[in-house]
Amino acid sequence: MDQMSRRNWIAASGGILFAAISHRAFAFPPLPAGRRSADLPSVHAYLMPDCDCCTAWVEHLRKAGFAVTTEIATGGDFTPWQKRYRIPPAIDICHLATVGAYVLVGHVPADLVRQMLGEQPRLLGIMVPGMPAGSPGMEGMGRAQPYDVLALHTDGRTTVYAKR
Ligand SMILES: [Cu+2]
Repeated sequence: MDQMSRRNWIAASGGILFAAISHRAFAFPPLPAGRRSADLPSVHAYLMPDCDCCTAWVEHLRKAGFAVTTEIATGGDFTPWQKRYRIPPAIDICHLATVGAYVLVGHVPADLVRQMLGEQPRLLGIMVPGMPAGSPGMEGMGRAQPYDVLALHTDGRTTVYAKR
């Protein structure tokens, strides 16, 4: 096999292997902390001014491999977003973010962001209401408590996406 056909053979067999392993369950495998995946869409986060838990959540995402850009939400007002993504108005929001076609509200764990991106569900996004102690970015803010991660549906409903 000469150099060129060998290269082609490798490219072709690599393609087959890639097709075989690129089942959606493997689309976003766990990454070692601190490594970025070129496959992951970047996150753009809107933060309340002077918000420590927001910054800690952004760091949590970065450690999980996401590239994150940030912006301070004007006046800390999330009302336009709440309308757009049908986020229940009674929810306290310290930050929200977009990733791909989805919205993330509150202290959503990075592994669930990966899971959602891998599954591509028909959702507006996922949300952790109420800034629960022990959620990513809320560590050390009192005793860790169990919390629900909610799915935001296009019809305005919310259901439990995961329990933590
Ligand atoms: Cu917070």
